[in-house]
Amino acid sequence: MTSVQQHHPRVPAFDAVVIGAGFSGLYMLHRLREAGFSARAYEAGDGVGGVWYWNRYPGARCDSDSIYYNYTFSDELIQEWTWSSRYPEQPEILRYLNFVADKFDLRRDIQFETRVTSAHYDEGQNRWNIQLDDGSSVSATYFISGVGCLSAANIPIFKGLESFKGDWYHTGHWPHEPVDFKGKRVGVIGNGSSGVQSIPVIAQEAAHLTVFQRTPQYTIPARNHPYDPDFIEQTKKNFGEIKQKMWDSWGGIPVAPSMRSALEDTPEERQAKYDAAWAKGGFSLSYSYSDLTFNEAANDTVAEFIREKIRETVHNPEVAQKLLPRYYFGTKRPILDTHYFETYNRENVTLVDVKQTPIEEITPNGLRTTEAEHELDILVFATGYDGMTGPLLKIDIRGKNGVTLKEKWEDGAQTRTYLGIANAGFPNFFMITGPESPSVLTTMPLAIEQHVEWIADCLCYLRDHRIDKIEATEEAEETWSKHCSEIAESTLYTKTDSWYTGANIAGKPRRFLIYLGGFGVYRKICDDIAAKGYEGFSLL
Ligand code: N01
Repeated sequence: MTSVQQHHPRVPAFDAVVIGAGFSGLYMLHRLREAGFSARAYEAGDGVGGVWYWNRYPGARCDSDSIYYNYTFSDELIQEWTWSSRYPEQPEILRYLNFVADKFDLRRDIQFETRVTSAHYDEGQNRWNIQLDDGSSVSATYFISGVGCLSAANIPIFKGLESFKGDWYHTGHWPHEPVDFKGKRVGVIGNGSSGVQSIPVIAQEAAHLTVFQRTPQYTIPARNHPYDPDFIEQTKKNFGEIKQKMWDSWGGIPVAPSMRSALEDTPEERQAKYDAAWAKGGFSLSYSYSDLTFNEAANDTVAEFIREKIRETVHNPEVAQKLLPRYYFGTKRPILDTHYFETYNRENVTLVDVKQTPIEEITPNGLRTTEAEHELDILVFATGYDGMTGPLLKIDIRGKNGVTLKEKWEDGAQTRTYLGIANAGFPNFFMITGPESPSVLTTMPLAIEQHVEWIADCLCYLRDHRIDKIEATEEAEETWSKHCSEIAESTLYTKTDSWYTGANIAGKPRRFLIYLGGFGVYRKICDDIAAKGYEGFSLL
């Protein structure tokens, strides 16, 4: 029995408590158990899957090649699971995560339909006291967040939403039963990845679809296709080699980055390269040259290439004009689509530019802009997320001296972490893919695996060396944060309003919270820090 159980006999005590049962929580739980720690994961949904549990909107699918969008830690798992296509739909990804949960018998240590509402560090006991929304509490030596980067939905405050007589949904909280759009007048607000994936599918079913667009986006054809069985066989056979390339890569995909500037090629050479990438689909266009996210002139070559594709695809020149993006390509998350721009050639689709004619209010019968009232039966919010910090700040997390994470990160302060894993002032608290790690700019499952393995190894080290407490130092945190900002400021990423910079959330401090030095480099930094006895942490 632990000291906590002696003091509070009815409070269950674990070595580690994990929030979430998505890609992060599932693997964390597995590693903790393998290493002999007692662990419990808490999950708000009634099943595993995380974002893939919640994002059931029409057209939801993966935008990384699925052969790389899975766990790599178990060769047995690689051999046993076969993806149907390059970019499978949400139900298949959810099936995969259920398969993993079954294979490793994870469910017995997950409490579903339970939200962690607060986690307070008790300095005297050196334990985390964790409150759950069913009124109960638990305690743990280690508190580990697997809440993900994009799980706090952003539903902008529009006057009159409560008066709307139709049904409305956010893409990230889609019902389990399919929504019937047949014969309905549907409005979609937002055209990021979620909007771009759902708009073509909804348009096929709805009587009429009105898209309310604030910022036109670059999107690239996904060119999804079923996988050739020979390709799958070769991939499985050579996965060890592929995995090594993924681990050494910039973003988790085993492709060698281009070393050539877009400005070194002639316009004809560039056109040929961009055409080939466009035909191939996926993110190959982003990898065409080395300087697309650094150099404005280089960026403009690819931006103009996509604008031309939009002009060619969309028949009505006025509509095409409204769809032309003007920000630096790649500085918002690039989007992959299936017939997105073609959808605007449909008779039942209208595009409304809400920058020109802003939304004034939602009315009982629809939505009114400064120009017109649009009658709607269903309204879809594809309005995104309070990214990176949002999911963590929804929980009342308090470290030493009762300081909240919100106070540390947002209230007059600056978001700072050490490696995106730890925080000064919050001992024994770990974040999987936290702010200032490569996270969302890496294939997520790979970024997650690297963090989970680093954290699990760290906990074993603490146990082996009889260390009770690990905490990032202020100096290490400051150096890391400065390093992250310096890299970001040398790119074009920080010049665009996006969820990357927090600019999509009113009042959120603007910071670019993703490490841009590349996954391979980051992994070596983390390994090096561990090899030096957890340099930058105080161990007590
Ligand atoms: O959200 P977004 P998302 N009035 O923030 C608009 C991942 N993901 O859910 O650009 C009017 O990108 C907003 O307009 P603007 C992926 O990493 C992956 O689509 O801010 N419009 C924008 O158009 C992705 O990047 C997949 O001017 C408003 C849209 O809503 C991330 O999740 C699938 C508004 C929000 O776009 C987020 O994508 C889905 C307002 N008040 C998501 N507020 C995969 O394929 C916001 N908007 C794996």
